Amino acid sequence: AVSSFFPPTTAAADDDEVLHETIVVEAGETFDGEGKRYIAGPELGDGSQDENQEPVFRLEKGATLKNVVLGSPAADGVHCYGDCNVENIVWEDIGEDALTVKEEGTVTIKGGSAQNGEDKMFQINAPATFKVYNFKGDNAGKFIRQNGGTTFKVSVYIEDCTITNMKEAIFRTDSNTSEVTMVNTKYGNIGKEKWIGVKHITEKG
Ligand code: ADA
Ligand code: CA
Ligand code: CA
Ligand code: CA
Repeated sequence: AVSSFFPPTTAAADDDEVLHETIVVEAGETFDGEGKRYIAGPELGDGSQDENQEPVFRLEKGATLKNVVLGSPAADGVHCYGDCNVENIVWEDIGEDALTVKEEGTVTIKGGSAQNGEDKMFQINAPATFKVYNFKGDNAGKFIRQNGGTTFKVSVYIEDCTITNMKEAIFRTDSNTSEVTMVNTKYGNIGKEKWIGVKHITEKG
């Protein structure tokens, strides 16, 4: 969270839910929030840059999370353990980060948006193919960050996205084998470089 005074994207609703524990989406299952807003209770975290926060959602291998609004605070967002599908998730105010790849796999994000992170939006802590389609990311440090100092391979694929106001980069990595392909994507006000440390870059359309 950048500022606790940042207004929510939409008005509070009667069915907004404050979570006192992480929602776990079991392997191969789908959780459909049907547009409902979920907010982290103090047990999960305050959405600051404190690294010891819990996720709002934990997705086991093969899980799908869809149609969820993550309100403020969003603690440590969404954690993915292996292959996951993340569809139409709106982060109104990114917490410590928005989503983390915790175990190897392919994570696919389709639709949705995230805004107002102090540092990372998507944090990649394990070898991954990370695909983002039709997503809008605004106002953070990095759109995607491979965990600092790691040398495993991450393949990033970005298509039909809008990425604005990143203080550092769209993708930053310290790995010589990681790669990015960006297709038909609008971007603006990327503070330093689009790519930091990325050795294999393809941009189209
Ligand atoms: C920082 C921290 C890592 C990890 C990461 C995360 O990069 O140095 O150890 O906690 O954040 O997953 O948020
Ligand atoms: Ca914020
Ligand atoms: Ca972090
Ligand atoms: Ca984190």
